[in-house]
Amino acid sequence: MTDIDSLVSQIDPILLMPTIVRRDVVLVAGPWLAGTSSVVTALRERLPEHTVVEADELAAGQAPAAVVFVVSATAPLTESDCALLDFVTADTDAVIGVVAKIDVHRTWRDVLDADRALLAQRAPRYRDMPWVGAAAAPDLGAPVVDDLVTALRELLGDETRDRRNRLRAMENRLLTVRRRLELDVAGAGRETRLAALRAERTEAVHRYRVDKSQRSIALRAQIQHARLALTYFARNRCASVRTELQEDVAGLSRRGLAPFPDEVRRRATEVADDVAAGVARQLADVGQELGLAVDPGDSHPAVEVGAAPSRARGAETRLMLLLGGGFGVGVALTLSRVFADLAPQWAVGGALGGAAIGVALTVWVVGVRGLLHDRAVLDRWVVQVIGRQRTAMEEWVATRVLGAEASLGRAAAERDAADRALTEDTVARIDREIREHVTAGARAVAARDRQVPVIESALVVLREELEALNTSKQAN
Ligand SMILES: Nc1nc2c(ncn2[C@@H]2O[C@H](COP(=O)(O)OP(=O)(O)OP(=O)(O)O)[C@@H](O)[C@H]2O)c(=O)[nH]1
Ligand SMILES: [Mg+2]
Repeated sequence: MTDIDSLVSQIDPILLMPTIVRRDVVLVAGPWLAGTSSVVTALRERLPEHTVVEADELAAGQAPAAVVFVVSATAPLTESDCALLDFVTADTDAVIGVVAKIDVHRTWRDVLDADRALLAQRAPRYRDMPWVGAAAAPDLGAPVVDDLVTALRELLGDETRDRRNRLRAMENRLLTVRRRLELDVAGAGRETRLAALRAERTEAVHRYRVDKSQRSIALRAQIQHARLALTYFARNRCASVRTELQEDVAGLSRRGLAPFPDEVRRRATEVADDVAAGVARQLADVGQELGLAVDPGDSHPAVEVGAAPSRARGAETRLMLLLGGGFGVGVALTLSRVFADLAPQWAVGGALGGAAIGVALTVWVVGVRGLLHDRAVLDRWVVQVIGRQRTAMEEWVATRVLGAEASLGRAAAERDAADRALTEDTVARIDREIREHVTAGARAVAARDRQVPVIESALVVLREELEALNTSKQAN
């Protein structure tokens, strides 16, 4: 086992996969329109004992025994030409440079020198690369490929070629492995991904906190607003119905007195229903706004409208009768006196008429006074009833809003818990991924630190041997 083999055997075999397959062919390659196909044709003719192929005839993973790199004599190599040369000779040390179409380009030697100098600068391995001029398909005359054929024969006959090719292929594998190890350490955007993950983690935690406090502020504000609005609504509704009822009382006829309490009861129930509906609507809106379910609640504001005060009014009636009677007697006397003075012949009739009018007036005055009194009593009663109703409504609204606040608070707490669980899941996933990246990074660093020194030593030994082989070939 040589030094190189023993060094290479220390490298993880997985890393060295895949290996190339060496084919006993000559690969002719070159940039676009350099004259490659013409060189292939000429070589096939001149070297029938060898297989000459173009790049597309070699499968991936196959390497030729020798490479003929054809470039045009028009101008020196460009960067992309050099990259192509690096690529086709990656696993093959035996390479010949050909400046083609020398029949039409008089300055081909300058171009050849320029190409040689350029490549010697690019990599030490190209320093000793043989260069020839050729005209494989000249405009006039026979192909000029003798130098190329000689150089190629010599290259193919060189007994160090196999070993050099193998060493070159090995060098390429080692360089590829080293590049891959370095890339693994850099981790194809690992740092960017880690930064993104850390930002995502911060954002998830921050969003959860902000969302939670915003929701709790929104809940408090909405409930506060609902409490105020509904209290005002109940209060205003009671005030307006009281005013309406008072207006109704003011216009009540005697016949309307009896059914009036029922009307009050009906209106009070109506107000209670309105307030209940308003509360349900407003709380449902709050729930919708907050995205939470509100307990609909099955209570209904109580309506307590007692019996109207009785119309018994003993002392007052007696007083009214007295006053009304006095007024009637006064009118009767006045009238009878007027008749007695102005028309004594009608004095008796006048007195009787006056008495009748007096009685009628008495009845009317007493009646009207009674009605006014009843209205006043009802008016006071309405004020009391609606006042009680208002207090009851306000209490009911307060209780209802309090209940809703509690149920919304519970729903919000449940949602917060669900959100927290989600956030924790997200954070745990992010943490897991961060850990995986960090571990992968550490593993990659460890692998590089373990393998790269071995690779470096193998490369040094390998290059020394290649150098020695090339020197001995030159010497021959
Ligand atoms: N004067 C002259 N013309 C040449 C010579 N070799 C090739 N040509 C011409 O150069 C052109 C390209 O030649 P090819 O051999 O097809 O070159 P290629 O590199 O295979 O071209 P692509 O496969 O198309 O990239 C053709 O028109 C050839 O006639 C040469 O030695 N002398
Ligand atoms: Mg071609």
